[in-house]
Order: sequence, then C-alpha cells, then structure tokens
Amino acid sequence: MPGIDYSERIPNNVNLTENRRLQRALEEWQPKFLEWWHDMGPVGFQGNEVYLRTAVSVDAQGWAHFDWVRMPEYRWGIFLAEPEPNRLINFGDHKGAPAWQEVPGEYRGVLRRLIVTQGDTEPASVEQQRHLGKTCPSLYDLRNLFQVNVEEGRHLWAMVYLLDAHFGRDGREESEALLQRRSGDADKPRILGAFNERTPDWLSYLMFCFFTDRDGKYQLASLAESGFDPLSRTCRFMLTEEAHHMFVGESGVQRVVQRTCELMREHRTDDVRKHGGIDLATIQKYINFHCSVSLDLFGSEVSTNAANFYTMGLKGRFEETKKDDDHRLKDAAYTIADVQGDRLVTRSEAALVSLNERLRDDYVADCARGVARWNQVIKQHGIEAEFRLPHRAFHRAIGAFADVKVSPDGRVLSEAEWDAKHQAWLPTAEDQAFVGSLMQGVTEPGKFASWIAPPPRGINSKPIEFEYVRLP
Ligand code: BYC
Repeated sequence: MPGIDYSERIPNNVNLTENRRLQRALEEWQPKFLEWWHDMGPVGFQGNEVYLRTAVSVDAQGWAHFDWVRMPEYRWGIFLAEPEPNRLINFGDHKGAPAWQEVPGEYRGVLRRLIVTQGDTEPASVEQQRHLGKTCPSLYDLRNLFQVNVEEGRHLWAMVYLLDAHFGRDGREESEALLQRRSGDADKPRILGAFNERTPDWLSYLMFCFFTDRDGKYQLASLAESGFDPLSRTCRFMLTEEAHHMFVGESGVQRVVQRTCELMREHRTDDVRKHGGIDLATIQKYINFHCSVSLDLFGSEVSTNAANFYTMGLKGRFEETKKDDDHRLKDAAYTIADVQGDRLVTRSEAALVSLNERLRDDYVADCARGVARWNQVIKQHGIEAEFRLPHRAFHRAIGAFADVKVSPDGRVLSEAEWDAKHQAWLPTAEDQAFVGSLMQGVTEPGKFASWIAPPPRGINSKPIEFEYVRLP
C-alpha cells in the first residue's frame, strides 16, 4: 500500500489527482472546513505547537507519526484502509455478491443518510468540546483533547470524501450542510441527541470519550462490515484512531477515580469535595447521564430502518463475519428489552428488526468491562463502593423506554417518585457548579489539577512532564 501523498494540497491515499472533478469539489470544500474549524474548533491555542499524531501511511508503521503541529496546519486528508482483494458482501439479501465499489442506485438515499448521520457526529463533538482548553487539568490532557479534536475533524473529511466521490451534487450539498448545523442550536441542531448536549467540564468530556466515543466504535465497526466497500475501508481506518479516544475516556475517568480514592484514604472521608476531589457519588451521576444519552444513540429497540440497513447489505452487525449463522436472519429471533405496564420485561422479537438492540447489547457489555476496571481502583484502595451502569431503561429519550420513568436499578416509577428522586441519580445544577468550580487550567509541565491523578506514562514514550503543548 503506498504511503499517504503529503505533497498534495489534500493528503490522500486514493489517487485524488486522477479524479479532477472530485479533487476540485474537495478543494472547494477545504477552505470552508478551515473556516468552520476557525469559528467552531478549539477556542485558543490555535497558534501553539501541539505534539500530535498524524498518519503518514495506513499500515501499522505509519499511522501514528508524532510531530509538532499547529492545529490549523494539521494535514486533514483522506485515508482508506487497504482494499481486501475480492471482498464480498457478507450479509443480507446480496450475501455472496462482490462488494460494491459504486453506490447501488436503489440504496442511494438510505446510504447517504447513514453517511450523513455518521459524518454529523464528528464536527458536533468538536463543537461540544471547544471551550475545554482553558480549563485543562494538565498539558498532557490538553494535548489529548486536541488530538481527539483534529481526528474528529479528519473523520468528517472521511465522510465528506464519500459524499463528494459517490453522491454527486446531493453529496456536495450534504457536505456543506455538515458545516452548517451546530451542536445545541435550536434552529439547526446536530442530528443525534447526545451531540446536542453540552460538554461544559472535563468530567463530562472524559465520560463522553468513554461512553459516546464507544458508540462511535460500535457504529463504525458495523459500517466497516458494509457491502459498500469505500465505506467499509474508510471506517476500518477510522477505528484505529477511535481507539485512542476511548483510551482518553477510560484512562481519564480512572485517574479521576484514583485521585478521589487517594483523597478518601488520606482524609478518612467520603466527602472529598472540600479537599479538591470529585466524590464517588457525583462520578456515578455523571456515569448515569452519559451512559443513558449514549444508549439512545443506538436507536429504537425495534427498528425497520435497522432491518433494512442489514437486508440491503449496508450496515452489518458488530463482528459480522465472525458470527456463525446464515447472515440473513430472516427466520431468526432475538431477545430484547421492553416495558409492559409497570414492568420491565424481556421478550422475543424478529432478529432483523432487533439489530439496534443487539448492537446495544454488545456496547453495554463493553462499557461494563471498563466500569469493572474503575471498580478495581476503588477496591485497591480498600474502599467498599462500586460504580454501576444504569439500567438500560433509565433516562431514555429514544425507543421503548422513552415514555416511562425508570430508576437506575430498573424499577418503573411514577412521575411523582421520579420527581422526588432524580436529583440523586443525575447531576444537579449544584453538582455541575461544583465540578465547574474545580476546572482551573493547569498548564505547567508535569503538574495536574487537584481532582485527577497523573497518568502512569506519557505519550509516545515521552515523560509525563514533557511540554506536550508549547505555550508562549
Ligand atoms: N437522537 O429506527 P430508529 C460517533 C432517529 S457516534 C436523535 O429508532 P435507526 C462519534 C433516527 O435517525 C456514531 N434521533 O433508529 C462519537 C430516525 O430518524 P429518521 C454515529 C434519533 O434509524 C463521539 C428515527 O429516530 N454513527 O461516531 O434504526 C465523537 C427512528 O429511528 C436517535 C451512527 O449513528 C437519537 N439518539 O438507528 C465523535 C451510524 N436515534 O431517519 C463521533 C449511522 C434514532 O426516520 N446511523 N433517531 O429521520 C445509524 O446507523 C442510525 O441512524 C442510528 C439510528 C443507529 C443512529
């Protein structure tokens, strides 16, 4: 596989120079992207050199090349994973046929919608995180934030490439619209709910990276199974970058928990707020919030859209090709969660319409493994407490549970009970104000804010006290 051509205005490994029309379309979009980055990207630090990872090729050696880069000069480009020779469509009605290199005409609208929905989340997350720089807990964390931000920008490029290369004028219009919607805007919001929430502080941000980026992992993995080969190859490369984002979330929250436990031991109290830490109860509330809004991102438990995506060969299951069944699922069943009156139940449903719930199951199991690792930290400090994932019916806005009130341990509640108790389960204005009060920027190399422990090691074998962002 050739490396990425950095002599081009738009770095790429797709021979862009051979497709003048596409090259022109992308070169027209590029300044608009940079304008968006300027207006809606990270506030401050745009002129500072950041120790960033940039892909120089898509193989194992080249995708993580570190250097000093000013963010607006980051080489956003188009990188697809290597083609798999003679790849077939592995599921749905077209199973066994050669993978499509062009968009099948009859699926054009559906496929475009999937790509736009994926693409929309990428700039949305940058917008959500744009104010975090000035309250960073350390230069190490600041650098990681910016790494995530530039890569989300690149993931937007990845989807815009697909739109411009394969969807003609409609695709170009969608590419423009991706730069026009705004996270949280009442008139032109981002498409999916979680991407219109605020990310006002670093605890929210770390939870977002753990829970919401993990939805990204599962959605991208399902799209990587797509019979539309360019989408598959794009998503496969995006997944290599996505892993770092989840590392930022999991290790970040772990460091918060570590610091909290240290303060609890040192001061022999659960109430670490007055010692500059975030108490375990508040961390649990943030888990409840971010987990529940991220569960919504999987869509309804019963979805004909999901069945169609699968039957059409556009979006597979997580690890589709590792599954041992007919990969058509016409006669298969799946157990899904539901509500009957005031009881939460499980029931059997046709497997095809249950694919959102199935992906959500994979996701919940993955989240639970991360939470278990956080619980290990608590245990290692000899503290008797455990974090729990909220029940999947808790605080949901999409699907079967959108209209019921449910406690984190899975009891259906009356409105009155919910009103009386929800403050114990979700961050209150006071919790948010407290967490907000801890957010004071720390930018001295090697120093960390009071509420988070240093990481065990630095980035790319650099020491923890390395100057990851060069400040004047
Ligand atoms: N909020 O049958 P339904 C990432 C809509 S994250 C608002 O229930 P379906 C990243 C739905 O669009 C990964 N609306 O669901 C992470 C539909 O509307 P239309 C993003 C919602 O279609 C961090 C209607 O409700 N990628 O990469 O089976 C940082 C009925 O839909 C929501 C993808 O999502 C919601 N939560 O599945 C950066 C992959 N949920 O079309 C990046 C592409 C549903 O009738 N998207 N609706 O107007 C999909 O596969 C599907 O669109 C969904 C929904 C899984 C999202």
